Amino acid sequence: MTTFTPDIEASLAQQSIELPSWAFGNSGTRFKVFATPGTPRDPYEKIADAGQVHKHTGLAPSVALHIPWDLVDSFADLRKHAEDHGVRLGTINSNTFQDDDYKFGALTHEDDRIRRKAVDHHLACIDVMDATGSRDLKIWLAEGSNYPGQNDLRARQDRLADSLRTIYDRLGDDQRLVLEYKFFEPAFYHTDVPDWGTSYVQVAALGDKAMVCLDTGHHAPGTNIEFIVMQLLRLGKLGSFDFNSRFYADDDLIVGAADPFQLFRILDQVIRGGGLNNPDVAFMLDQCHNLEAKIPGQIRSVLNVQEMTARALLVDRPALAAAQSANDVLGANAVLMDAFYTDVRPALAAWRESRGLPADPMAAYAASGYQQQIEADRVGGTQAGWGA
Ligand code: PSV
Ligand code: MN
Ligand code: MN
Repeated sequence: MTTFTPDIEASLAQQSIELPSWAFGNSGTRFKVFATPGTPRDPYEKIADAGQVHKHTGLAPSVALHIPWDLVDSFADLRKHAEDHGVRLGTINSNTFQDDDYKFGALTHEDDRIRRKAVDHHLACIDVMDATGSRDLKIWLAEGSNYPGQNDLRARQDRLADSLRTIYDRLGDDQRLVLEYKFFEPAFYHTDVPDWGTSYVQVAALGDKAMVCLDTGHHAPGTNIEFIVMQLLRLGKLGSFDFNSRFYADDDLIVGAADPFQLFRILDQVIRGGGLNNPDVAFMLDQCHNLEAKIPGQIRSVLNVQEMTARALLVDRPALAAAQSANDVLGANAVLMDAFYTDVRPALAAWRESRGLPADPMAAYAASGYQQQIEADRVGGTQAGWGA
C-alpha cells in the first residue's frame, strides 16, 4: 500500500475546502427543479448540513453565503450558529442577476441609478462581511449582450472599472474582492468578464486586495485550465477556486466526477506554484446537486479534491525536474502519470482513522441517521436561489 511521507501528511492535514450554502438547497435546470427530501428551509439549516460534511471529513471548515439568498435578521447570530456546528462563515457572494433592474447590466449599466443600486448591493455585502468576519467578497457578474452591436463593449468595461473601484475602496484592511470570470451565459454574444485576462486586468487596476476567482466550469471546452492556474499563481493573483466539473457547459457537477485527470493536473500546478494551503488561495466548491442527495454529494466532492491532492503530492518533483531538464519527454510524462495512477484511497482511509475521522466518510454519514432525521423533520425546503 502507498504510504505518505510526513510532509504529505502535513499538507493533507492543513487542507480546507469551503462549501457553498446553495449546494444544500434544491436546484435544477431551467426545465425543472426537483425537490429533495430533507432540504434545508433556511440558512441555519444549510449551515447545520455543512457542519455534517466537516464532521465526517475534517475537510470543510467554512461555508460561503450568497446574498440575498442567505439573508437573516442577524448575521452575528448566524455566525454563532455556525460556530456551534463546528464551522465558520466564509466568502460572501453578491447577486446582481435576479432583479428586473439588471436586465441590461448591473455594474456595467448605462443608467447611473441602476449602476449605483448594484454598487450599493456590494457595499451592503461588505457590511455583511463585517458581521460574519468574512474575508472575501466574490463577484460574479451575469452581464453581457446577445447580439453584435447591441452594446458599446468598451464603455461597459470602463463603467465596470469605475463600479469596482467604489466597491474596492470600501473594503477593510483584511478584506478582499475576488472577481470571477465566465465565458458565456446568461449572455450569449459577449460577457463583460469572460476570461481570466479581463478579470486580471480589472483586479490589477484596483490593487493588492483584488484577486481573480477561477471557476473550473467557466471555460470553453478544451481550455488548458492548469495553464491559467500556473499563470495566475505566477502573477500572485489567484484569489480563489470555484471547483466543480462539467461535461458540456457550466454543469456544476461534483468536482472530479467528469475528469479526475484534469483535477489532478490543476492540483499539480497548485502545488508547483505554492498555492496549496496558501492562505491567499481559497478553495471552494460551486456546485449543485440536482439529482443526488446534497450532503453526501458534498462529502464526495471534498473527498475527490483530497484524493487528487494526495496523488499530486506524490509526484516525484526532483525526478520530474531532472527529466524535464534532460528533455526526456516520455520520462517526464511517466513521472506525472505514475503519481496520477496511484490509488491513494487505502492510505487516505488509514490516515483519516489515525486522526479520529471515519475511514469511509460516505458510509459513516449514511450510518449516522442524520439523513433520515432531516427527511422526517423538514418539509418544504428552499430552492438554492435560482428563480427564488
Ligand atoms: C453562475 O455561473 C455561478 O455558478 C457562478 O459560478 C457563481 O459563482 C455562482 O453561480 C453563484 O453566484
Ligand atoms: Mn462559480
Ligand atoms: Mn457557474
